[in-house]
Amino acid sequence: MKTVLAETSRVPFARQVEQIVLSTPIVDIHTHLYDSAFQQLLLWGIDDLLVYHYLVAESWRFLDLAPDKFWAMSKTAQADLIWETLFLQNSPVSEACRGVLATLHAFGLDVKKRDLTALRKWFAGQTAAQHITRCMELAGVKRIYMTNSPFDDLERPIWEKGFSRDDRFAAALRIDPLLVFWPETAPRLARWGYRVEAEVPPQKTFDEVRRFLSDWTKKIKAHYLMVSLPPDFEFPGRNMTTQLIEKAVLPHCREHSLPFAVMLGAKRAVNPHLKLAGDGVGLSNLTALQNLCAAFPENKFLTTVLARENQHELCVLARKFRNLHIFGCWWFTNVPYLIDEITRLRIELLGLSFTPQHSDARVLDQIVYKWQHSRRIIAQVLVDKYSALAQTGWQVTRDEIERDVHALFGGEFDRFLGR
Ligand code: RAT
Ligand code: ZN
Repeated sequence: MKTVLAETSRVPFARQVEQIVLSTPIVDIHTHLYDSAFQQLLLWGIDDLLVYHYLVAESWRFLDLAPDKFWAMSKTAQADLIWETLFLQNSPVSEACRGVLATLHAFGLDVKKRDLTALRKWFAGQTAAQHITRCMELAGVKRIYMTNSPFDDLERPIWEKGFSRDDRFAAALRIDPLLVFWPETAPRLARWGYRVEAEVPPQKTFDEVRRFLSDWTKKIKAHYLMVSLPPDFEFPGRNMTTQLIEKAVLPHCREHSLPFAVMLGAKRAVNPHLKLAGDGVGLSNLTALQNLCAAFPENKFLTTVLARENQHELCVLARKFRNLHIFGCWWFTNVPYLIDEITRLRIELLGLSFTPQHSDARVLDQIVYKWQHSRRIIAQVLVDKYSALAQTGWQVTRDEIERDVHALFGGEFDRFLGR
């Protein structure tokens, strides 16, 4: 990939495009961040940056340590080990390592000193509230979508108790345990007062699941529902996942006019010793998504796929179904090489009717680097596309560039949601 500067000299308006892309406020439509009311659930600071599961997976390749030993270590000791392994004993050239340094640099910290103690000292002087504002300003993010799970024992009580909402944080209802682990989840729903026991007739069970979804949608003011499904997901089908989707989730989404976000292709626990870092990727059968979009035109689907090899078919599907909005370069595809490729592919097939990126940040500070890196690539792709138009004599105005970038950074998503 060529650098932005080399490219910007090619067309007169390149700098203007770059300036607009770098400064337009963003709606980050999928993260694992939380409103500060969730206290320790909101991760931030140098140690959380270093123990990010992307870095755990990378350090694992160099370490000679039993998994149990690593997981028994304190967070600080794990962070020390990852710093030593990935930053000092090797050059930190991977995207996740570079991201830590880019973030520290954006905070004005001197990374060349390689002084982890000094970095920890700086973070110890910050408060969560200040840091949220600093990171959002530096990243240019105006709204953050959380991933909210009623099945999380730390998160659920905070919603149940209630708190005053920070309107920069919007909620999305995550329902993986319901759809993927029904046998374990049904008894929990029953304990919470929903009649889903084995002896209850199936239709009543689906109605009770709808009542559960409705209660939580209202409680958290969810803007969409969300699940991540494995590569072997099929639709239609007779298993409980497909039945719950068809008879509870989709009717609920129709009733409340909410999209259903379907993230496809994560192979969970490929190496269970690595915990969160142990998931992999597999090719999905997008016929399942095609069948959903075709059979339920009144439902809206938000989709991202993890496999590079699924990206082209996903774009073609989005050309066929306007109830499908595609988003983000997810997880293993959130690397510059693939963001560039996937963004070009989407623009060439869909114009501007998609959301090119979400951060998936698990640590607040990460929005700084993830958006900085993605913005630069998106700017470059737009410069190339506008220059190709210029060769036909078509000229885009500043207002039009602003309109287009606004669409990519949340405008199209909001339109799809009907907000
Ligand atoms: O990108 C990630 O951090 C993954 O671990 C997952 O959280 C994934 O984004 C998901 O939402 O399932
Ligand atoms: Zn995620």
